[in-house]
Amino acid sequence: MIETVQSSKDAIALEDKYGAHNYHPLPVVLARGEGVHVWDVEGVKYYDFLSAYSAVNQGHCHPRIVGALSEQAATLTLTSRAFYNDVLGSYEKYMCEYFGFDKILPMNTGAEAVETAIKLCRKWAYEKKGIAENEAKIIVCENNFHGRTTTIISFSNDPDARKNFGPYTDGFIKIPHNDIDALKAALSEENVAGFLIEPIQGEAGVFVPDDGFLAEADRLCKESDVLFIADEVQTGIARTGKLLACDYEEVKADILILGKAVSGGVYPVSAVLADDKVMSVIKPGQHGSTFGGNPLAAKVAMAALEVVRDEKLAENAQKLGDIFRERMNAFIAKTDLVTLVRGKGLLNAIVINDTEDSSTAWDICVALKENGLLAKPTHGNIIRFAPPLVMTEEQLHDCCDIIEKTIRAYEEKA
Ligand code: IF1
Repeated sequence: MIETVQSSKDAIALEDKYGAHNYHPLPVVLARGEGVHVWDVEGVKYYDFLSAYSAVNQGHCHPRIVGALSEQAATLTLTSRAFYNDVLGSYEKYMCEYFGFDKILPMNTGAEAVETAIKLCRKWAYEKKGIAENEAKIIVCENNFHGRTTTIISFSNDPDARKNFGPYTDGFIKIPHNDIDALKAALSEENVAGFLIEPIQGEAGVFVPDDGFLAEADRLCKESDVLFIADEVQTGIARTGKLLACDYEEVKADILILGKAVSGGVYPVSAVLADDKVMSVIKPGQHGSTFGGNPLAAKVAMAALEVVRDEKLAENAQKLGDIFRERMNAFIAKTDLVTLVRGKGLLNAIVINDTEDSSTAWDICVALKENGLLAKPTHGNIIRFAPPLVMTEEQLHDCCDIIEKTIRAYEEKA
């Protein structure tokens, strides 16, 4: 029987009883979204300050993206790659031109795209760089988050993500994030094929590397004939105030990984882009996916990327991000509860003056919800703020008022 949910309480009870408990959501049940707003089952309106982990950069239910979805859904959804379809080729051309690469390999989720990049890098290492079979190593950063497959969690250092999911995949060297000397040392090891990095670490708590780090890292990789692999699943698609976070340092990755907002959060679409010298190592039968490159995904993604360009979302994210951090910094000067704001564009976090194992950030997020704004803690003392990029300046000030009011009330109560 298909149950119709009557209240938030019902919906939560159903998930609790029938769904695996692999998440601990904030107690709010969303039923509708439009632009920067979402509404719960009872009709209460909220500002969305998570954007589905930066997937809904273009705002909820953007009419242009939804229009592309419905039109293509009524025409042709999936053929598999056993046959050609009449949209994929034009999508591939569009993506290559939009991001400046020779080739794209289309997938569905972020983790799949990261897996694709790892496989591509390894194959390149054996067939082009001449590394001996099974010896290739990829450098990764501590506190990374690249997804949840068995290989990806093999190089995570988050105990929740890793523990009791072994045996693990080897072939990864871990170095501290934002540490050029550690990168130099790792690059001098034998059989290094790639360096995989989030240009800004998201899950870790929005850690922005020092200015010049990415450019220097890219230069060192090129010098060592090692592929620079940028995971822009979260930082990409205008989130940080440029189309890609790597654009700040004019770095062109050897392998670019995209997901989330490529589709505006309307449909799972991810992609790996590279030039021919790398992508040409993949031959028929060696990689793929039933849904990857389907015409529905392709049409949705093109509409979503047209929105980013036409509505100048990168410029807006940069402008609003500066205003946000300026306001938070002014507020921090007057409160003891928040110690720091950091981020780029509209990917930001505040650090709460409490321990990592405290519930303070969670409690503040619950209070923010009561005041009409949805955000999620990462760790016990960090709150990530990532609204849709279609926000107006006036709305942003309204949101800053809510954040400041909520934190002041929490402080007075404590
Ligand atoms: C969850 C975080 C965000 C990612 C990067 C690949 C992927 C992600 C840089 C995988 C996914 C998500 C997944 C989500 C939580 C979330 C997240 F808090 F864990 F770090 F966004 F901030 N590369 N990030 O950030 O993409 O397979 O999920 O499509 O609940 O696991 P995916």
